[in-house]
Amino acid sequence: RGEKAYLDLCNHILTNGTKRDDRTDTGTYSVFGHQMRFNLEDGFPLLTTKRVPFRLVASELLWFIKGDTNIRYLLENNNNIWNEWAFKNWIESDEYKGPNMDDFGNRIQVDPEFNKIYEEQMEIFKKNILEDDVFAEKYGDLGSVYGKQWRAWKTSQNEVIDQLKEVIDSIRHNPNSRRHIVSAWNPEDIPTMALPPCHTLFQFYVADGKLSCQLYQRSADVFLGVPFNIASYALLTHLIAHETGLKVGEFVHTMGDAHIYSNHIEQVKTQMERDIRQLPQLLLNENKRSIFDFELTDFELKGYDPHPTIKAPIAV
Ligand code: UFP
Repeated sequence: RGEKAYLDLCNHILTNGTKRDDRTDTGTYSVFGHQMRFNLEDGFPLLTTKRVPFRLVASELLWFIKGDTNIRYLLENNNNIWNEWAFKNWIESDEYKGPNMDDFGNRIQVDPEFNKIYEEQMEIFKKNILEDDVFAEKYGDLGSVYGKQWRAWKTSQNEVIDQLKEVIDSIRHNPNSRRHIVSAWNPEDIPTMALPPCHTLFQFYVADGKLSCQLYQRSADVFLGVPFNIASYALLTHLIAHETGLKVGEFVHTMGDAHIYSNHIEQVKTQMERDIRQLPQLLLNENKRSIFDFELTDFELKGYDPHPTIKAPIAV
């Protein structure tokens, strides 16, 4: 349970994982089918064995909740986590006339000269997204990612379903329901998505006045992605509990392909040697009820005292 369950998963993968090739050509060790549980009453599950940037988790979640799919909002909040995906669309377009950026995800790691050129192009790209509305609309939009599926799922009848709003209503009015589900996996949209949803589907459960959430994550980058994903769904559960007048229960994290990239192994080992510290507490602005009104300044994280950041390359 809790952070120990996370470190146990790391150990399990390093010990028992199968060595596998993957889409990004990085190589992984992976296991299939794994579950971790976090009791949200114990504190907010932001890992303490390395620093996890809560500010980035929170602004990304607010971006999903708004139904926004354009990285401009993220850039305005100094959040760069989705940049590579939009950048990929830009360099693969006919309008891109800059230096060759094929396979940039791997090349930036092995070629410092190339990395410099990449950084320059990325800066230009970000500036254009922030300052040029037409450019932002064309290249900042990631298509049918989470925000779209959560808030504006298109039906075959050309209607729009607001899954997030509906699930909040159903938690409020029919707490015992076994159908409190939001799905981000829309088979029709997968071919046009920069990255098919990793957090595929989540379900809520109400018992004893507490709200629990279970996520099914089809593909889990255990070192870089998962610490973020835990925090994000814990925060979402807190927000929805806050809105519906419930206490928080558990976050249950179920994973399909749980993997550690071959270039993250040293980092994982460093992290596994560290002692777990006390969890921080999350405070929400009591004057706001609806999660659709929340802003970054409405969250406060108290008592977060983690071990230092551990850097690692992201596989694109
Ligand atoms: N990934 C995560 N969590 C996320 C996210 C991505 O772990 O929230 F957006 C990782 C999982 C995998 C890669 O390593 O990104 C996606 O690649 P694929 O689509 O091939 O599974």
